[in-house]
Amino acid sequence: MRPDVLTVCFVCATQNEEKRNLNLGGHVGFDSLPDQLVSKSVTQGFCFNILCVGETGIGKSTLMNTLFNTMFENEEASHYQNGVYLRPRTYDLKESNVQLKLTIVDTVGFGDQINKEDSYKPIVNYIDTEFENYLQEELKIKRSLFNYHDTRIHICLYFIAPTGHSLKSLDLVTMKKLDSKVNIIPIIAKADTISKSELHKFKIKIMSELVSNGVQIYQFPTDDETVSEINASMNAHLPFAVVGSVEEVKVGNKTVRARQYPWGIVQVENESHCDFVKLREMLIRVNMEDLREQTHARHYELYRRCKLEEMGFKDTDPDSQPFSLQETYEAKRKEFLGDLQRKEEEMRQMFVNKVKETEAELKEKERELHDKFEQLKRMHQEEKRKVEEKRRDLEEEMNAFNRKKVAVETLSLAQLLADPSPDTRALRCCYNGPGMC
Ligand SMILES: Nc1nc2c(ncn2[C@@H]2O[C@H](COP(=O)(O)OP(=O)(O)OP(=O)(O)O)[C@@H](O)[C@H]2O)c(=O)[nH]1
Ligand SMILES: [Mg+2]
Repeated sequence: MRPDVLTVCFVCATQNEEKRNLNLGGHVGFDSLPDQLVSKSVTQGFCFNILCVGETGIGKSTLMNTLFNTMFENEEASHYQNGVYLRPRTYDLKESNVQLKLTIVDTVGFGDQINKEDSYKPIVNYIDTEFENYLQEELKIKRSLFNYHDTRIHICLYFIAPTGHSLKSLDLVTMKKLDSKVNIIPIIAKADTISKSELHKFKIKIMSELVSNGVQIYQFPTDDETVSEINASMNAHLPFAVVGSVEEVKVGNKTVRARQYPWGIVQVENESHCDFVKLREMLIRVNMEDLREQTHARHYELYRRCKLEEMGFKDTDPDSQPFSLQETYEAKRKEFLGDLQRKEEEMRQMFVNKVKETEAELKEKERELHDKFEQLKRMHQEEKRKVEEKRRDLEEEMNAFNRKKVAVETLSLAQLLADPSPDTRALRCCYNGPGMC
């Protein structure tokens, strides 16, 4: 086909948006596309991430071991944790030729603190961090999403204590905080400890409390007709009441996983005993892919949208015109540079003001010192003048004294010379010499 003809056809197709059904003359081969996809996915392997939220000792690890029919690492949590933290553990599992990278994230210390106000925060942070890691990988220039280990949480199994009363406020608050971030399936743990009639009422109560508090839990999808019937009926069984056990017990001539009590045996996989099989079917066999898809298309998409909007990205400008990434980047860059310049100017101004203030303070101090110095100088001169005066007085006194002394001495001598007594004559001899006696 000539390039000009090709261009015309393309324009027609985009303008009319008309599709024509054509019959193929023979086998082409694109009917194998689904098989190609399956084979590619099988080679690549799958990953699935489960978050178990529930109080310490409620049966989280036992249920995981029972669900995947294996013994995962089990480290008992203590009841004396200062706060809640999340412990992820990843395992490589294989069933037939399908590889599954399974991550189980446990909430350690959940429900053990006296003040439980912030118990949901580490869980929300964990989910957001995993979304953020994925977003960062997506935004990289050289991204490798193909072999990226996706750790975003696909399902949150929320373990409810089998009290038979109602949901605790911790349960409601936590589920409410998580429902826009993750698919939640509420389950009643240790369901063997609650009677059948109580369990029925408890389930109804839990569902009505969730609805009245606006908590959105995961609904098994009913749009795919191959699973719509089973999924619709299972939605009516929520929350599942489960029993976990890895203990093997002989019942008749079969060995089953069960919990044995003095009065009887609770079989984990017996549907008249608990909903464990329903949970396993729904979670693993029927809806695992939908859970992965919902995580990506709904929860991650919401996180990504909010994050990009927060970063200033938009799809359209105020005139409803498409907004290009380049323009957004340029606008953001300009805004950032403007901000930077403004801040720089503010800081410069602040610095100048500070210097002026310090200069004024120093000048004031200098003036004060100068005044003080002048005052001291004056005082010193005054003192000096007084001392000088005193010195002069003393000198005068001394002169007067000396004059007086000389006069007294002269007078005494005259008297002595005039005295005729022998004693004074001898004295005169001594005083004037032997010729004068
Ligand atoms: N009655 C009953 N007991 C159960 C059930 N599941 C687990 N348990 C028991 O509960 C105890 C705690 O179970 P775990 O599975 O270790 O609980 P956990 O929630 O993982 O505990 P931490 O990880 O320490 O928070 C164990 O003694 C289990 O045997 C159940 O369905 N019914
Ligand atoms: Mg555990």
